[in-house]
Amino acid sequence: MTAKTSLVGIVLGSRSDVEHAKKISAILNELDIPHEVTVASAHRTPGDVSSYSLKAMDRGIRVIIAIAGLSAALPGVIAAHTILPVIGVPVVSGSLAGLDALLSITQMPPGVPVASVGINGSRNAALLAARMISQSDEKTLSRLTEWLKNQEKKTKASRDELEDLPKVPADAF
Ligand code: RP5
Repeated sequence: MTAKTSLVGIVLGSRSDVEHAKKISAILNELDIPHEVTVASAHRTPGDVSSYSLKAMDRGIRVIIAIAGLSAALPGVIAAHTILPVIGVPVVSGSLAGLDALLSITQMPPGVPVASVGINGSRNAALLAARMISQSDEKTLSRLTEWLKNQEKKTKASRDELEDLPKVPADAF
């Protein structure tokens, strides 16, 4: 059996970031989007970051998600080596609790754009990648549409789980 070509590449700055990758992988699996995960650090293994980024598009990758904490240069360095869209996920690590990573990811010099989700926003990174892929892939578009309908249904159902609090009547919406 041949493995499907990965459409999303997920790069972790460290093995310490693996829990975030698992959350992303779970959503991409739900949407049946082939993906791959690796560890490559902008500071500890810069050569690997560079070579992975340079080869990614020709290997079929369509979006790269880069997860990093502290001085999170990873998404920007990847974006410097590829024309693919890069989504950064700043994660909580160390004494500045992710603010350092958020600023490192978003404060890119003009000409080298990187999208960022919020701190620890791995689920949104997966969904943003899915939205990008859905623009050129009908199956992903229909799966993502279903996923969003399901989310809406669950959110509405949660109104019935407000214990004894006074509720807004249904006809208020
Ligand atoms: C960053 O530093 C990594 O992305 C991780 O979030 C953080 C800590 O890494 P380790 O020292 O635990 O490998 O580069």
